[in-house]
Amino acid sequence: MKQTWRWFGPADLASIDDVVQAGAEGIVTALHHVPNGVVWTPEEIAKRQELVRHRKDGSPSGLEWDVIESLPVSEDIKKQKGAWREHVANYKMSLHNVAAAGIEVICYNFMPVLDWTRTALRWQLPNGGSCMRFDINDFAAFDIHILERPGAEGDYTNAITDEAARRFSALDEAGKKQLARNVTMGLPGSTESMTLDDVRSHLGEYGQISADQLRQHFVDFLSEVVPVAEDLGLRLCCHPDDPPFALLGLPRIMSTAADYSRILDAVDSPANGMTLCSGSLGARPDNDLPAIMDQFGPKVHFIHLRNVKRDTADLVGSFFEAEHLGGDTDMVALIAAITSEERRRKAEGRADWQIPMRPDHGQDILDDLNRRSQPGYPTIGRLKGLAELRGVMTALEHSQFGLR
Ligand code: DNO
Repeated sequence: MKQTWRWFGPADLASIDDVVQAGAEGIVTALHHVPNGVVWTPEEIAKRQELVRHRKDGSPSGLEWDVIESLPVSEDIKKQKGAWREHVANYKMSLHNVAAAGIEVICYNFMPVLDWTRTALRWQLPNGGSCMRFDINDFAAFDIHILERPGAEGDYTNAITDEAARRFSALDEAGKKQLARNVTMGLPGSTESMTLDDVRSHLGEYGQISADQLRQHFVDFLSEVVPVAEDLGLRLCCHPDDPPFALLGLPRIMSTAADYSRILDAVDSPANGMTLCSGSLGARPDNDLPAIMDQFGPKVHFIHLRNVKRDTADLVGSFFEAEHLGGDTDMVALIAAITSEERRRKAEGRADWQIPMRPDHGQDILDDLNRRSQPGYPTIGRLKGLAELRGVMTALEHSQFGLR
């Protein structure tokens, strides 16, 4: 795997110098300042490439922009409303522009309204560090009592609605604001940051959309952009839903292996691939990550290595972000599966045999607790994750070991 690092651009609280010292070999970034649906121009792409290539003192970083995460799909495209046709045309134009700049891998997602979401951004760990957490009871408290979504109560079990009511009544005004902000305001890299009213109006426009209808909108989008990507030699790779289950009464359609099969088969092309995010998929007990890697291997174009620890074995439930080698996913088995796919590709002569990966998220530890960072993206926590993952990778990629 190629060890990459997510960098949010000039606004990032970690620097390119930090990335160099972490030993990362490439950069994952996006033009977060360009509104969704708008073309990424050659000038803006080139500006970001230049920033990636230099350290603070102007010397070369040795890094290149390897992966785009994300080229966002607008809500209009997902809903097939408003300016969606124009947004699809703009998406194709952006693909031309990134291809001309030499960037080949493009991650995106197809989650309606909310991108990735958590209920706590700095949840206290027993060792004094902190991490992100998704708590289904807190989420229900937000959905039922803060957003006041009509019919929300019917989407949860009685045990969850009771606990949600109890938690909501224990929150003061600041606590309510914080919860709403955590859920809706857009975590780093999210496609949009929304107010409660924005969320309500999007929900109204989606209406009672079914999973099949949303899937059809996705296939319509892919039928337009995948042939363009294929001609340009690009690899699109859809990120899974995070968390991988329906939220706010809307379907989520990229949460399981079966979901990926449907979408990758519907528009079958090497340019229509998967971002394998072990943390997102791993929040469901029915997702077996090494098996998913085996199943979709040739179409896995980008990898996020991260682990979560689930509270229960329920399909829809709470979890926290564990250490990279801790948690419920067997990370060593997953890396072994990735390594054998890379060996297979190499034997086949594929130019893209080496799959870019990034250590996804990190716990806030040591200096992270005193210096600010984008939630979920602390420098030291990620550096620790990368170092641990690199150890496993080095062992399994060694020519004499790790053969399955
Ligand atoms: C969270 C990330 C997501 C991801 C997008 C991909 O840390 O993995 O923000 O970038 O969902 O489109």
